[in-house]
Amino acid sequence: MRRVFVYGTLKRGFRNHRFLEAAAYVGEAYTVKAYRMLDGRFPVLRDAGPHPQQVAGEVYDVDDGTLAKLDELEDVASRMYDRREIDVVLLKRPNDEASTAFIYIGCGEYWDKKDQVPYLATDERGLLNWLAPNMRAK
Ligand code: PCA
Repeated sequence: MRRVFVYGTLKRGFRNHRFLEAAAYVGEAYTVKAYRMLDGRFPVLRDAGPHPQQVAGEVYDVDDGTLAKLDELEDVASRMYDRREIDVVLLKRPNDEASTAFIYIGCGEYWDKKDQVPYLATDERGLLNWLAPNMRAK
C-alpha cells in the first residue's frame, strides 16, 4: 500500500474523486511544510514563494494500479506535476498522528511559463483548503 495526500480535485465531492474509488480513506490531514497555491479549475502547489501556508487535504491508501492512474492524471511523465513524499499531520482522535504521504507538486519548468493566479484564502485553521470556483460563496 502507498499513501497519498490530495488537496484538490481528488478530494471527496470533487471532480476527480472517482480515481480514488478503490482507495482506503485514512482521514483529513494537513502538510507540515508551507506552500504557495495556484488557483484555476484545479489547484497547483508550488514550493514556497511569497506567503506560503500549510495545506489541508485528505489522505488515502492506494494500490500500485491506482497510484499509476493518479500519475497519469497529474501528467507526471510530462512534468506538469512531480510526485514527492512529504510529511503530513493526520487529524486523529484522541491525538494527531505524523505520517508521510505522496503529494503532487507543480513543476517550475511548466508553471513558471503560465499565468499564475494565487489561491490565498485560508480556512478558520489558517490552512489553504481549496474549493472549486463553483463551490465558493459569492
Ligand atoms: N489533483 C491533485 C493535485 C491537484 C489536483 O487537482 C490533488 O487533488 O491533490
